Amino acid sequence: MHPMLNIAIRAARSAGKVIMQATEQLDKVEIEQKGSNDFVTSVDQEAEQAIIYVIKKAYPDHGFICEESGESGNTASEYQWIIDPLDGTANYIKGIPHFCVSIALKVNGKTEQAVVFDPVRDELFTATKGAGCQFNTYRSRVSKAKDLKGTIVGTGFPFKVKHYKDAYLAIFSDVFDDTADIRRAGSAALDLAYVAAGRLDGFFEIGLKPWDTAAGELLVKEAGGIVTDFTGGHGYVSSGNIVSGNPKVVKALLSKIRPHLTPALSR
Ligand code: 2AM
Ligand code: CA
Repeated sequence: MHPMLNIAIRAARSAGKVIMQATEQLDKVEIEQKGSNDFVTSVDQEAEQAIIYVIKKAYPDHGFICEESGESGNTASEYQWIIDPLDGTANYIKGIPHFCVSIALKVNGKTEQAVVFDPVRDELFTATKGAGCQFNTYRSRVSKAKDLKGTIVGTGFPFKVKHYKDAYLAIFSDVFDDTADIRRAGSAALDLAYVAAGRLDGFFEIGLKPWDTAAGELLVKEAGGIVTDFTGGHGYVSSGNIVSGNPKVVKALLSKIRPHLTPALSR
């Protein structure tokens, strides 16, 4: 295993411990609103510090881009860690056991290592660029679906950007027509890990942040899938508008999305 992946796993497990210990006294967790329908807890912050601590000890010269604390460390380094300490915070606050830790390492702007860890089920999804994707100790592959027939597709509602509601619901309706069903589980990083593991045949969501998708993107790619924006391009890196799955499923999803594209969704 690549030594940097090993450190990422250690950091993710350390955050998982912080998160799970706090669930025993969820009523004591401090919750703050950071934006419209957007919450952060003391646990997000503690878990993020646990991750940074483990990585910094091994790699004191690396930089960090984190959901809660922003940029820190050596921001000029070619090594940048992209961290979401608790993806699915809304689930966590409500006691819904579906959330994860997401850690990615970018080297000169390209993601080389990825970890998504579900501390509830003790499920670990990892990837190293060029070396495939692992789910626990097994090789992980995306689903073999040839089109949307019989598929389960994951999504997220644009709850922080509700002006997308009409366009989103039109897309949802057309996708729903051809799939077996749709899931909305509340953790985008875990959704992408599930695509990499073939549990979900595809996934689409509007307005995600880099830390929601950095690790999941490499997992999907190393599992034989692709990630695009709503036009099939690479704009998702800045827009956070994401479509994912095996190439055939993504093509089918894009054809459902195309009639409903607005300028804001076409990037
Ligand atoms: P969070 O739990 O860290 O806030 C839910 O749909 C998933 O999408 C979660 O992973 C949530 O991350 C993430 N998310 C972040 N920004 C979002 C946005 N603007 N719209 C929808 N989902 C968003
Ligand atoms: Ca997140």
